[in-house]
Amino acid sequence: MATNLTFTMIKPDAMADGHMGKIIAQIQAAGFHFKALKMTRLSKEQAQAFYAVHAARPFYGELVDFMSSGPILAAVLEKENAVVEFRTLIGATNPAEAAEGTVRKLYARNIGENAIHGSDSDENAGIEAAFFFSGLERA
Ligand code: 3AN
Repeated sequence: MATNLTFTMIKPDAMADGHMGKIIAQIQAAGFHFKALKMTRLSKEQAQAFYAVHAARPFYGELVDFMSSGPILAAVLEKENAVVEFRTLIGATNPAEAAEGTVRKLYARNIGENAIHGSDSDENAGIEAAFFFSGLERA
């Protein structure tokens, strides 16, 4: 059966709020396999680079400050139809609009501090995974 990959980060709000373990368990219960996992902290420059696609958006500065404000947990995940399935698991960008039971509905603080990232395409999943992990670090 064809499987594919997505990339995720548990963001500084969810890490600071103590939700890391519950979110990992929810991801595993939904059938995703961890191919790589790393706790790290982005510098401001690294956060700017990761979110360069959003550089023109009004919230870019806020987003960069937030994403470099504390530790994050980065991971590469494998499942059939991983990108779409994972976006469903995490819910809408704005937790107020996210479906019941989704990670963002359960744990996000607000639209900016929204607990978790999920790649929006196979192409971006590959780019984002390579931003954080070497080939050696991906099982
Ligand atoms: P998603 O993460 O759901 O794909 P994007 O790609 O539109 O959403 O936005 C990337 C990140 O930028 C979001 N996860 C969130 O942290 C932040 N963001 C998006 N929209 C807003 C907004 N209107 N105000 C503040 N931050 C936002």
